[in-house]
Amino acid sequence: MATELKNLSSYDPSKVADGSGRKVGIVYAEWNEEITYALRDGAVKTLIKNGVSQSDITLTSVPGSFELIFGASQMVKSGKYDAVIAIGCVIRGDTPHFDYICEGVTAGLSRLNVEYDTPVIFGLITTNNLQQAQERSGGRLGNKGDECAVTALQMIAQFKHI
Ligand code: DLZ
Repeated sequence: MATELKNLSSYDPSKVADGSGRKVGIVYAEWNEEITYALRDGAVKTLIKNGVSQSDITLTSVPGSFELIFGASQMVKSGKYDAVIAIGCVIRGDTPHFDYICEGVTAGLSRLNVEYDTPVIFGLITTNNLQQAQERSGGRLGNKGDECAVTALQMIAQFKHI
């Protein structure tokens, strides 16, 4: 479903798993910080709203979205977290750099999900311009950070017992 048809912050609270006692790592990119800080803050707020203690949320920054792979990998391998959320924002420019970063991050995070037992949530916004990113980080289409937090709690609850 295209994001245009869905508000990223709208979810049914009765269907969100309780986050009490859950530990969540959030790695976020400093590149496009206006966007990534809003996504990070949205994720934190939603985790806390759903029962996760502030002290059970660990925030780590990396320079750019490409480094999310290493950051998330380190968090996963530490074994300290029930889920890891990777947050970044890549805005299309004049060169193919956009495509390389998006493909690299997608492949890297996907690989972590296959090889390790901690769910890694994909919080990478990939847009054609700044306005589209603003719309998805607290603007008219909601905040993808909220969506990532809800997804993390659902993944923990559904797979913790397996
Ligand atoms: C180099 C670069 C460019 C051009 N654009 C972005 C971007 O839109 N979003 C982002 O998160 N990072 C960008 N970067 C930085 C790369 O992710 C990475 O930090 C550098 O290539 C160094 O590895």
